[in-house]
Amino acid sequence: MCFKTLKYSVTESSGSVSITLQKHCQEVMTFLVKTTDGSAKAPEDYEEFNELIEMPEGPCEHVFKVKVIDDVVWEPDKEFTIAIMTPGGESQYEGDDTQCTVVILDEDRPGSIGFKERFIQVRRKDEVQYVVLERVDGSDGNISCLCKTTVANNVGGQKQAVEGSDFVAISERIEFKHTETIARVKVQMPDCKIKTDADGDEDVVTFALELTEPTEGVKISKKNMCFIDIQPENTIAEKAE
Ligand SMILES: [Ca+2]
Ligand SMILES: [Ca+2]
Repeated sequence: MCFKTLKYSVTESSGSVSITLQKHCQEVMTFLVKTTDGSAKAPEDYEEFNELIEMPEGPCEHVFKVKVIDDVVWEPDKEFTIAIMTPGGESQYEGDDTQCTVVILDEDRPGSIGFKERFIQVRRKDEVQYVVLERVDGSDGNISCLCKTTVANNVGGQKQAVEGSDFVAISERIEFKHTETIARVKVQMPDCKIKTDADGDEDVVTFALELTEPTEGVKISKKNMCFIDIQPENTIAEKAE
């Protein structure tokens, strides 16, 4: 006996893979067919198969199915093997074609995370601002990334906001549950102290939020930074009112 094909590929969502055994000899034969974990593990990735199979007289084929498990988690493609063993499972039958490999192809798309807007203007007196994160190109599985405040990469010309007074530093993991595409980050600007330059004008100060450390399989989009300008207490528009 042997496997008709030595390598099978199956997508995770197919539910099962059909394996074909061939027998070339005349006599009736009984043997054990058994799966063995590789990078794919039973029962998380597939259902263990461990059955005695009897093939009737004469050359013939036998088809059986091994179930594969569908989940929503991104993972690398994984594989396991199936072997034709002696009925008691003591040893594998001789030959290159008495073992086959099944590759389970992952098709989950966790997507990529970025800020909805790369530049935001807030008013100091608002004290709290919610910044929106978007998940695009897929929403499979529970995922997260780290969101933290930074003043290191401010856009030119703007004064840096001061951590602790102009804004509260954060470094927190933002989670998206399976199918969720929107998340919000809370930013606090506790200090209402007005900053003035030599002209007596109030300055705009800037800080940024940055996304890093996505969970496995997730990408951070090009919108990985959000620059936040803290506008003076009284903007020109407001003065005109
Ligand atoms: Ca899946
Ligand atoms: Ca998966």
